[in-house]
Amino acid sequence: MVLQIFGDSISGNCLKVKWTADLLGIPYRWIEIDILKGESRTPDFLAMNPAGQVPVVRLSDNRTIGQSNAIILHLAEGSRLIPSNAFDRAKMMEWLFWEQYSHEPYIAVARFQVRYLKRPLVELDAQLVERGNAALALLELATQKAPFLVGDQINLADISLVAYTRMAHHGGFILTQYPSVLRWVRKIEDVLNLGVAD
Ligand SMILES: N[C@@H](CCC(=O)N[C@@H](CS)C(=O)NCC(=O)O)C(=O)O
Repeated sequence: MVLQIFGDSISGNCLKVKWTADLLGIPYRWIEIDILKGESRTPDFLAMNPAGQVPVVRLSDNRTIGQSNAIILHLAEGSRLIPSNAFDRAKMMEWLFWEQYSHEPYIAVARFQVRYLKRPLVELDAQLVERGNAALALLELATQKAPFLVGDQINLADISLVAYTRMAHHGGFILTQYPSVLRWVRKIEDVLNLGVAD
């Protein structure tokens, strides 16, 4: 059985998995799960991932993995998307953990509230906006120093971080205030063969 990716196409966490599989030429079947309709909370879905969240992948032997960054690490095992050098690999992991703790909870949550829950921008929690901007400021410094987040070629850190950064404007963040970030986003979109996010 081919790899199955259970994901919602509106979710950056799910798109990370798709882009990693696409870039590595890994065959898969995409199973669309509409989180807004509660499809990640059905008994069948919860049996696969008790956290009730996408993305989830089902491997050919039926085992499942949740958590976007765990999934992309598994898919990219042994590939050019994970540095072979131990230090660079640790730096890549540093970005992956940072993305989940200090970036996604602000940038992705602001986007979800504005774009999908239709919350007016002015009603966004100030801390969400402040911390989202802090994350973008940190990325701005990093992308001023080097073309990729780690080393001289794309790796999972770029894929993971670009997912919600390229959609940050959906949550009211102004990416033109972060010109290096914007340049980096366009470059990674180019490598991944994505258009510019609407
Ligand atoms: N840390 C998780 C976050 C997953 C997550 O928040 N998934 C959201 C979509 S982006 C979801 O499934 N939400 C539906 C729900 O919680 O019911 C990851 O990186 O995969």
